[in-house]
Amino acid sequence: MPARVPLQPTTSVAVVYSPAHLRHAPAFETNCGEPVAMLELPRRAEEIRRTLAGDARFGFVDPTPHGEAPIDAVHDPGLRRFLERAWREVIASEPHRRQVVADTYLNVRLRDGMGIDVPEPTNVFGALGYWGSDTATPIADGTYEAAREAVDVALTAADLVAGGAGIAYALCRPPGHHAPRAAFAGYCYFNNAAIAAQHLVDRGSHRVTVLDVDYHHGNGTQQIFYERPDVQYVSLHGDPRRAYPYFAGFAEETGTGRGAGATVNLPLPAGCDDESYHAAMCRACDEIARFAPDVVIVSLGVDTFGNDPIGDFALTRDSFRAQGAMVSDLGRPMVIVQEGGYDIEALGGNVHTWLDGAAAPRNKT
Ligand code: Q9C
Ligand code: ZN
Repeated sequence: MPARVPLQPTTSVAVVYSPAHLRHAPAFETNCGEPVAMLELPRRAEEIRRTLAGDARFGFVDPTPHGEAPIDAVHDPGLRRFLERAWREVIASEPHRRQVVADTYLNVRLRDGMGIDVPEPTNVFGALGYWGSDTATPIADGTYEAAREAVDVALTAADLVAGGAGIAYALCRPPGHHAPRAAFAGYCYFNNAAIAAQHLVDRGSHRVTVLDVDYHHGNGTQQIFYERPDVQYVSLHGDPRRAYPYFAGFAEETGTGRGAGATVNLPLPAGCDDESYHAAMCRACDEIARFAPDVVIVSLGVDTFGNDPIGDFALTRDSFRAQGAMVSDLGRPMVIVQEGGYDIEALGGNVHTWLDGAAAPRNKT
């Protein structure tokens, strides 16, 4: 094991934040056909910002623009071009609209035996179902701008760590881990954590781990790195047999080709408590220690909290401190990227507690 990253009591944790996320504010999503108020709200990021701002150890940093290249290194450039034009074209034909979601998706089974390689529809409503994959991820005014800025937030945090910081926190909104190479999904448009991981590889990291502790499996991140031996993906999540994203996150999925063994899925049962989660975290950390990454990116979702409106785990706030401490004890630099967490009242405190656990000095024997 290399020497652990020294974090002194005076350590300040850089928080990369931008108000651009406020522009992304769709009013509702569809949950199994039922319109419901959007859970992924601007207030989420504002609650986290407000809580961290109340602790002098957290210092706020603006993101620096990184342009399109780091996005195109991970995503199909067609996805970015679609997201860039979609809202403009929707209101050009339907000016009264406040948000839009596809009504027809390119389900692979529609084309059984005919090949799925259909051209991208030029009609924007058709293209929504070509690039989109669920009804929880609307596009509205400002969605693209917010999603672009969230990428720069993650990249700026990655740069701080590449430059020698032991820890940096990217207050990303919208989140990213459900977005695979060529689709948007699950409140996510660009995969902030994956783009940061690739950026660190491009900046010279030999091995990068993405540890995903969001309640939901990060199907997008897994897909992007599934064949990669240099980027490990380790996830603890609600078992996809009952939880979104339903079609990925099974324990049997362990990577393919040169990436065989570099994907580790730990699906967990409903009601998962602090003790069972801790046991799974021990396994996750063993796998990470064996991989020996230069840097760990954490996809931090606190929708594992007992009171979260969409998760079904039973974790307490104390368990978030323990999670942060366990990751810190791996002794690698950490880029923490915000993903989910929907109990608005508890969200700021839960994230603060996680980061406090990660940054607090500990005596190791
Ligand atoms: N009936 C993140 O936490 N809808 N995304 C779930 C459950 C999508 C969650 C519906 C949940 C996406 C980043
Ligand atoms: Zn989640």
